[in-house]
Amino acid sequence: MSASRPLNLLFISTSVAPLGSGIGGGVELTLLNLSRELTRRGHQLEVIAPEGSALGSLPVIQMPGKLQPKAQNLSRKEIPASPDNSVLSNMCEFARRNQYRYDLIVNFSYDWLPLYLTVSFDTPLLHFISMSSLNDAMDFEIIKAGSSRKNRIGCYSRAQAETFPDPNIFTVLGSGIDLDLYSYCDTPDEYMVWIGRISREKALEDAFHLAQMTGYPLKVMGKMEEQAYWDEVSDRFDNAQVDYEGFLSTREMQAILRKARALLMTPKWVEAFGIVAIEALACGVPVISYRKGGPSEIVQDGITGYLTKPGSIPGLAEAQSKIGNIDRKVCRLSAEQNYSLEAWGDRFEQWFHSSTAQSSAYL
Ligand code: HBI
Repeated sequence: MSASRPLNLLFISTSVAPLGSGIGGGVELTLLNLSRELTRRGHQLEVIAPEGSALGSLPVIQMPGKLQPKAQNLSRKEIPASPDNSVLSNMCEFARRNQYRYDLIVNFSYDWLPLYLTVSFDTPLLHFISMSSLNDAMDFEIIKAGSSRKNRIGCYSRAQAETFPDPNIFTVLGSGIDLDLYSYCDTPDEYMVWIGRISREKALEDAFHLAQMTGYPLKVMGKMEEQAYWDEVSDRFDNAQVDYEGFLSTREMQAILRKARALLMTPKWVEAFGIVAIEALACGVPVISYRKGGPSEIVQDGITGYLTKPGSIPGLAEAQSKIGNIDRKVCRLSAEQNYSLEAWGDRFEQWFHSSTAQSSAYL
């Protein structure tokens, strides 16, 4: 239980899509689980997000305005910009006008505007960085915000922090899931699963390549963000036995996930965390991933899955051939020990207190 007094919190959602659309990727589940856990602990929480958002049964302040272009599409030297009447600036303006109603404001948008505003808010404005380093202008604002006020920048993993010029400004918070939503399975069927936004940075082609090379069935779940990309990959590996199961609710997704031999993660970019990895472990499903980014901090090689050389399809195949050596009960235990909502909620409460320690009013 929280040892601290209840806080009045405002969360600013990701600016690229309404919550629940699936385009927000892992951040959508992060916001849902964190909001539920902090509310359970007695904190007063308001979430502001692009109109059309849903966050379970939690109320959301719906903000109109044009969505922000995805930061993943920025080249390193490109200058991030916002459209006219941008939902991002409308959310920031709401936060600025109402800031005195809150003890803390946490921004979940991966955008320069809220970062730039860090020093001009009286209420502490914190930032949860949801992706690795992508763009120089973004890196600059993240480091500037993190250097101007202590403990204001949170992230998922150490590997993610290390992709930025100054990893020390980051508070590594990991992630957490509601373990009760995932049921352990000891008797898998004969298929692998790949779960994630169908988008180029996720390198779905490697999973298709493995399926074609081994002739082993693969089930894919996740938001179909780029249909052309899917078509291109399925044409290229037209002998692979791959079924697209759609973008499903957690309940429906885990019903397919739990029966898998293993979860396959093939990130091209440095995956900040990979929440699907802890969802798999919670079902007792081992994880096969590249030794890169968040998954390399989640998977214990040879114990809860296998880590292989990034981009190596033969490495994935070798891991798949010995996946029977992994004890599925140990996978579930690992999720219980490291990724419960309680442990994660404690880390966020500690972050909140560390970031407001300077001003006694917020103790
Ligand atoms: N891009 N510009 C921008 N802003 C975000 O908040 C953002 C993004 N790309 C993806 C994203 N957020 C997250 O929802 C996750 O996909 C990581």
